[in-house]
This record gives sequence, C-alpha cells and structure tokens, in this order.
Amino acid sequence: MGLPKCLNFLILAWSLYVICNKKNGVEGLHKIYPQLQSISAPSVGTLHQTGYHFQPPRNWINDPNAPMYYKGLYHLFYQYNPKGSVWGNIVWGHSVSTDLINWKVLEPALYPDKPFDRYGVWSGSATVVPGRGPIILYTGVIDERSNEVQCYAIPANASDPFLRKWVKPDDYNPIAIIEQGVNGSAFRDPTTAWWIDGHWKMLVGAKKKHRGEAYLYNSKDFVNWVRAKHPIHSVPNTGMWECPDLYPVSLRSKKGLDTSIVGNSVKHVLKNSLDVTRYDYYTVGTYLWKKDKYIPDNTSEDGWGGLRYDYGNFYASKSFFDPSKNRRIIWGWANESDSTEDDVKKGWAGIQGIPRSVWLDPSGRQLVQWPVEELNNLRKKEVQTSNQILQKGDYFEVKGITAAQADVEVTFSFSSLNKAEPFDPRWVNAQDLCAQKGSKIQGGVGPFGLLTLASKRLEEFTPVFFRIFKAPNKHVILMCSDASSSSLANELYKPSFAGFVDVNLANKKLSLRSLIDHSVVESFGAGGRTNILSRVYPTLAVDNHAHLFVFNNGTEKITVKSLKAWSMRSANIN
Ligand code: DQQ
Repeated sequence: MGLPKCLNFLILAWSLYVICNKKNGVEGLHKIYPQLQSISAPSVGTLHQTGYHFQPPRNWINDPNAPMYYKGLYHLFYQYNPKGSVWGNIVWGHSVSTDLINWKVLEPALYPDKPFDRYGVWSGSATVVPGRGPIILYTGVIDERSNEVQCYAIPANASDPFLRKWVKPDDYNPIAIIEQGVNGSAFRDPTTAWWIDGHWKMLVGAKKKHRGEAYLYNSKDFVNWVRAKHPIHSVPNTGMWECPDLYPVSLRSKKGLDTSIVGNSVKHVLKNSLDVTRYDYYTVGTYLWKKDKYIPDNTSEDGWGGLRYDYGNFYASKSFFDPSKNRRIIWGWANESDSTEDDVKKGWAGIQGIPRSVWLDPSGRQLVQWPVEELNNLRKKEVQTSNQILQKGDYFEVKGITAAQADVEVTFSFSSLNKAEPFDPRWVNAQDLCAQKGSKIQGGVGPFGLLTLASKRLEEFTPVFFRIFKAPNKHVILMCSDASSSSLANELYKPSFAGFVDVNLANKKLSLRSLIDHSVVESFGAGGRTNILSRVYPTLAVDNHAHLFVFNNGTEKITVKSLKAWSMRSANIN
C-alpha cells in the first residue's frame, strides 16, 4: 500500500532537513518535528520489531518512568507519543507484568491536563510510601518555553494492583516551583524518594550555565518540599543532568537494597543522564546524609571520562528496588539509530533495554549488570560447543538456532598475552579506537568474538568482540560492538560503540553474552562489567536469513572454552 501524498511530502521535506543537519548521532534534548508529531503510519513495519525487548504496539517511546513492584505486579510507565513515531504529545504509557518480560498494556496513566503540566508530563519516579501506597513524582511543563515544575500523582484506588487510574490532586501541586536562582527550563526528572532521619528526600536534575547539578529536596509529609541550600552534587561543564538516580549498593553482597538504606555496609551510586552526549554516567561514592552531600570515590572519574552504565545506545535510565527478590533493577531507553524518515514509515520508534540486575563489583570500583533471571524462561532450543580452537583468521557458524532472536553466552581463553599489541596512551576514547581498529584489522590477542546479525556471505554483520593491548604495567581490554558494517542501508547511524573492560586477566579468560533481537544487540562483557547496546537494521540478515559466527582475527590462537546459544521465544509484549 502506498503512503498518502501528504506523508510522502513531509518525509521528503524531513529528509532534506536531516541531510543539512546531520549531527553524528549526538543530540541535545529531544528533536522536535511539529509537522510529524501526529502522523500515524497506515500500518506498522514489523521487519525490525523486537521479539523480546519491550516496545509498545506502535508509535514513539522514550524514557522509562516510575518502575516499581506493587501488590505482585511490576509497573513500567514510559514517555509515549500515542499519535506518532517522533517525540511529542507525551503521555505516560503504562504496562504491567508479573515477570518483567511479558507485558500487558493499560490505558496511559498521566495526560497533560492540569495548569501545572499543560505543556508536558515529563519523566519521573515512583515511591511506595508505607501506609499510603505509591506516589509518582514527575515534571510538569507549564509553558511553551519549557519552564518546568515538579508535581505528584496518586492512584485513584491504591488497593487496585493494576493502578489503572491516577489523579493529580490540586492540593499542594506543584510541589516544587522555579525559585530564584533556578534555571526554569533545566529543572526536571525527580527521583524516587528515600526516608531518613524523619525526612523524605529526593533529587531533581538541573543545570546552571554549563554546570550540571542535582538539587536535593526535603519533606516531612511528601507534599511540602523544601530545597536544600546547595545541590547534593554538581560538576562543571557537564551540561544538563537529566534523570538523576541515587541509590545504595551493598559492599558485601549482590542483593539490592531499599533506597532508604545508609550506613557503613553500603556505598552509593549517583547516575546522571548527560544531555550533551545522551549517555548515562555514574560514580560510586559516599552519601553524607547529615550534610545533604554526595562525594564520589577517588577511583570514580567524575566527568566525561567517567564510567557509563552502557557504552552504546542506552539513556535516561531509572532504577528501582524489587522487594520480592531483593534486587535492584535498572531500565534504559534504547533510541533508534535509523532516520526519522524511517521511524515515520515504520510507525514506531524506541525500545527499552532488557531490565538488568545491578550490584557493586567486589573491587568496589564499578557496578556489574546482568539481565534479570526471568529472561531465561524465553530460552528454547539450545546448541552448545566447547574447546574449539580458532587460529588467526578462523571462524565458525553457530548453527541450529534462530540467529535473529537469540541469547548467546561464550567464554574465550588464550594461553598467553605475549602477542598483545602495544597500547598507545593517547587512545583515551574507546569508541575512536574501535572505529580505527575494527574487527577486520588483524591484531595480536584479538579481535575475537561474535559476528551477530550476519548475512550468509558477511555483506552485513555486527561484530561484538575484544582486543587486548599491552600498556607498561597492565593490559588494556577493549570491547566493541561495531555497527559500521551492520547494514547495506545508507541513511543510518552506524557507530563503533566501545568501552574498556576493567577485569583481571590472570585466568586468561574473557566472557561475553549477547542478546540478539532483530534490530538490537545488547551485550555484556566480562560478566556484565562493560555493556554495550547497539541498534542495527540489517537488510539481508533478517529473520531466517540471519546467521551467527564466532571469529578470531588475532595472531594468538583463541579457544572457545564453552559456548551456549538459545533460540528465544517471543515475549508477550503489550
Ligand atoms: N526526556 C523527558 C525529560 C527528560 C528527557 C521528556 C530525557 O523529562 O529530561 O520526554 O530523555
């Protein structure tokens, strides 16, 4: 069926705009295309739709909002455009689940219909308040210049586990307004609140000139909130801090902790979504609750060179404590890497990453993330192999699974690191290094890894791999998820996403897990220490034409110690 003429015209006008304004994938706050916001595609393009990564049946989604566990159900809200597949007309989409993997869509929970949010119901979080039930804190936009206030909403009926209907009381709303000294259009995204010393506390992201900051608010009753004199933390030249998150992690165990826990047995994590690059950065540090201050450890770089939850397409994440399994879970939004023109044609845009359990690495220097265990219930046909040797230039195919919708876990080993290439200290940016070296240029130890979403003759493939270098006193491990050869289509963002991996190589092993799902490859390196989510749109390597290979392109021989791969069932997603 052809597209209506006016849609074709708008798409053409849009394409010209994109070509003249190409920004290499790094963008500020959502791009706005008023003329496309309410255009719904006649039908939904299914070619690259995900089988088990969360997405609504159609249209645009961005940030996960207010994830929580309540009365036996997981709730996920999300910034959602019910009318089109670009950002705009934002409401709070709402889905519920019993297992974080299969989802049922409900009516949107929040619409912009009050004087304090008429121009937008933007991101926020949920707090389950003892004796009162869940309360959502969110950002209301009050005018066309994007001046923002913080608001609250409560369930119409807190005994309904589905929490279908939400009300925004006129009393006390908005609960935080633009005070003197606050930049009104850079003041948003309240966190889950925590209770300490007779007060509720929460953070709101902000920016003053180029300085990113997170304001701290105190309340005794959850409706009267007072801003602390100074931000809980701020860093010069980091721009707007969107969707801040502050939570405790245990020094002793992988178990997650309620957001209100403080003390000697915990560290705290402060995560900010930096609007300038649209990546989620975090530090591990100490929360001095008596002083309303957070101080990053000296092992955590506090700025652009800092740690990221994910070195790929993962933004505006939010965590929550799941009391039913004593774990902390993070969700992140994975935006598209195709063009807006494609989004309008295919009728949808944006997915959520697989929810990840998160805990502190025993080194105390960083977090570890791993897909929630419930995902394993989608695993069906399994194939496995072990102790396969790959000499320089060797590769083999993992046959017998649906390679376009799969889960792969592999452990590689090598007998020596002597052949590791020298590391040039000027290589501070992993992504640049990955773009320079890629998977095709032969190395010493590595590149070795997986070729995911590959066409039979390798015209298209997304390699996920390691390459090990030798620095004067240590080895440097590079992990890449390289989209540069992922598709024969041109108008796509095809970054060579990469991060360094902080892991001890004494046992001469490295592990990798990749969740492959049509247009997403979400990978966890070294047990979840470095993670990369790539969005890719193959033209040949689709459905049954997708293949999975294991390769080594280094002179040091690599052993595939063990490899398990599963075809994945489709989840019931909305
Ligand atoms: N998206 C929301 C904002 C948030 C941004 C608007 C992050 O609240 O700062 O849709 O992607």
